[in-house]
Amino acid sequence: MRAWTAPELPSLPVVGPPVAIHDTATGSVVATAPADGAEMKLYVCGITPYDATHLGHANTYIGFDLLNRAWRSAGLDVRYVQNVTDVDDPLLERATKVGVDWVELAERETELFRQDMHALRVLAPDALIGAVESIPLVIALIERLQAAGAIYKVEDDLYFSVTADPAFGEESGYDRATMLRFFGERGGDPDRAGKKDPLDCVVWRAERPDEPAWESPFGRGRPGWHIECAAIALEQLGSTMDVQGGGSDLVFPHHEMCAGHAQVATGAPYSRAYVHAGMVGYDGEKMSKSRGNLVFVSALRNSDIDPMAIRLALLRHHYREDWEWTDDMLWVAVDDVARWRSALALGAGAPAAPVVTEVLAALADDLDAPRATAAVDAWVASTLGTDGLADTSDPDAAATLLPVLDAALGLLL
Ligand code: 5CA
Ligand code: ZN
Repeated sequence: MRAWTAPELPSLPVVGPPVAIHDTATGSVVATAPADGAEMKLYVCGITPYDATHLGHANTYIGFDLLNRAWRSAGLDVRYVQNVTDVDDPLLERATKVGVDWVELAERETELFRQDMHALRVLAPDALIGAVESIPLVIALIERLQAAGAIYKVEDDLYFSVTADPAFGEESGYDRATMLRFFGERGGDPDRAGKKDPLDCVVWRAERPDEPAWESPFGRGRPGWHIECAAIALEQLGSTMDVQGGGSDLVFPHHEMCAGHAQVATGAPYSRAYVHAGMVGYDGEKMSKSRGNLVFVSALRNSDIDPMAIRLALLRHHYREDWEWTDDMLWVAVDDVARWRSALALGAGAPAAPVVTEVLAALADDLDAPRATAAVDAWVASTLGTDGLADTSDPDAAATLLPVLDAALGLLL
């Protein structure tokens, strides 16, 4: 499917440092570098399009946008792939509940998501790929897994045997009790009779009444969730990617299962690092479609909030942090954007070169946007003289800073 229109990336006056990022599998911040001189390969799990785009989604995609930008600042090429889960249980349930055709609902919400991402200046993926258009890839991957002896039937549904992957469990590092709990809470079926292991997940769900279904060598049905991402990632990025990303609610089972499917099929590690963004809450709970406690980017945009203020409000939190959105955060960001703009409008200002160095260093160090934005705050305060005498000793300060704020932080001011 079509991605969104990418904003222009201004070129930087300097090359940023190499990027280090927190990897869930090792629990540590690891260096990233292109394997054999190739481009960096990034896959970020996309939306299930039935209620887009809430601030939790926006926070996750802006987090990975910082990674994409940090790599580009460091002079690297990036291949970025994202999926759209345009057929799955929660989408079908919502469509039935509100009496809309599921295809229409998915198309409408995907389009809204594109517009929100564009407004927030999130760099577009090179490929935005739907589950429905990937069904032939899913079927081919299931056949590879069958050949490897990793697939069995429960009634007419096909299941993946997690024991087929010797590395199963290494992505999340969870013990079995934790795996079983999350599997049950996040779309799995640990209690279904006839499974070899309660953790085995469905890869092909046989046709049910009133559900969409496609022809396959295994009978009519539709793909399971995890196999969708594994099939798209393998097709688009090859056996091993650099970063598999998503929100922390995808650590298990989703990313563990994706890795399992792919590793059994290829024999190679699925990803060099697994990176997870924190959960944004609102009114005391994780912001989620099922709980209905959502703040939508489009609603804020419709009330004339500057998307750059939304972006800055999110950048004030480290991407790995779990935090609660409050309306206050938005008003603070609106004021900050206005103050930053008035300082930048002066042209001259406090010395900009050290700010550029600090912003790029902060972002290369596990995407520390709060540290990067604090450096800009300090420059704005010195330039406006809020902390004493105004420093306008650098005649080109704004011209130096503006492209860096745009390229590295995605803030067009
Ligand atoms: N389609 C699947 C991934 S293949 C999915 O999880 N879709 S989603 O619409 O539920 O979420 C889209 C992305 O936003 C995922 O990376 C998810 O981890 C992230 N996300 C969902 N809710 C929140 C939240 N409250 N805070 C931060 N990120 C969130
Ligand atoms: Zn996914």
